[in-house]
Amino acid sequence: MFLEKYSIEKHNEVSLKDHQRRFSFISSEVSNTENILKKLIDFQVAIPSWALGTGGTRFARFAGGGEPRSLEEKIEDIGLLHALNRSSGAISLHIPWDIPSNASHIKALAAQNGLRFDAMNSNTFQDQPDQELSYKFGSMQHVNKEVRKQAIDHNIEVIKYGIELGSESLTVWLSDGSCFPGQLNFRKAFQNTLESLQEVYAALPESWKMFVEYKAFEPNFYSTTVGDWGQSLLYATKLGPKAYTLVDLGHHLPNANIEQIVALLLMEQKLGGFHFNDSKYGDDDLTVGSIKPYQLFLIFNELVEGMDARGMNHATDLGWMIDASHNVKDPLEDLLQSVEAIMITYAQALLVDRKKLVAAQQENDVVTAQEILQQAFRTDVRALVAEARLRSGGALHPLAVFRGEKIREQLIKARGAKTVATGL
Ligand code: RM4
Ligand code: MN
Ligand code: MN
Repeated sequence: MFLEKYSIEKHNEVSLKDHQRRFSFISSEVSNTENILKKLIDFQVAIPSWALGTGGTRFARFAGGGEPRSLEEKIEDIGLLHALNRSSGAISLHIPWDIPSNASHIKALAAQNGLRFDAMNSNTFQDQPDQELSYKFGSMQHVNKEVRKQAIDHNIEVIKYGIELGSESLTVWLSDGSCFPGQLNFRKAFQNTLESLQEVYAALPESWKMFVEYKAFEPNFYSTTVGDWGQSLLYATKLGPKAYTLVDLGHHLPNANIEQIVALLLMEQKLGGFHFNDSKYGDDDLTVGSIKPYQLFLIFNELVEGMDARGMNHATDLGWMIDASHNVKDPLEDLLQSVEAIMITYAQALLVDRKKLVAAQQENDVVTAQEILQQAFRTDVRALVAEARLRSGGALHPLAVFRGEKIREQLIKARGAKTVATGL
């Protein structure tokens, strides 16, 4: 046990007075506090199993100490996060990085930690040691039918693992594309990919969703076969009602208007899930909200507006996941920061005065519209988010407890200083 419940209570007691002062101030400022708190308590963000170790770059990987050595230890790490913030109650697995060899044991362990299994992720962007055919020139788009079949079979196998764990969605991110003009025929690549995805789609259980993730570049640098939201939407539409687009914040060309993309996908009922992270240049996978917090707010603003317009349940109707990985931070501390940023931004989006905004838009009152959004964005909602955590048994200050209880030191002691988690 790396963290006892009473340690959280002990820390909370120390900062309770300060918290109450801040909370009563924000409660007096905001009209529907209880409603917002309930939404915050319900909102859960899935932690990716590949973000628990220190990420590398193509130059080097500087592994941190105490990294999880197995899926069991990864679940243990996410359990720690969830105990601290009560908002990380799900895990997203990448196969074959995290194969659950004993599904019922893994499922039980996750349940003990209060976790459920969110989207399963397949991997046809790397060759595995025992793999027969190579993905060097793509997987589902490949000119060779045998390679495509191998990629299809892998995805179907991932679905099977997911069924055993109680997951209900599959995320397909393909690195397929080309690095040089003339390397492939765009139309044939699309057709092959569509046919391959159709076979995977046919293997989805009734209740499942398929998320088609797009990415503009990397590892292919000339064309990507699922390169943007238009292409993803095209696949998802052709596939059928169980297929949706997944938006990863780092997968756009510079300055793309992601909030507008989100609004239109929601309008079409084709937004399925989200990968949160932040970036300055490309798919940097930095901590959520660390670079462009206002953009994140504008995205959440569209999410809340669009989901409410369709009567959707904020907590359960979309797949909320983090997709980040770090070279210089403790991955658990980083994930605490990311979840906190998501909760803060979600709370701010809930504060937007929708009625006034609609009226301002109707009047073409541009100044008032901007004021309404910025009023919400500039409100310090940290005490609201902390109160939601407190009410659900979490820590007022998760990071402070993590450090105060020397959790990383304990993990290093238990697992060793030189452990390397599976992942990129
Ligand atoms: C990709 C993409 C996928 C993730 C891999 C590891 O850039 O974001 O979602 O599974 O990285
Ligand atoms: Mn992603
Ligand atoms: Mn990515």
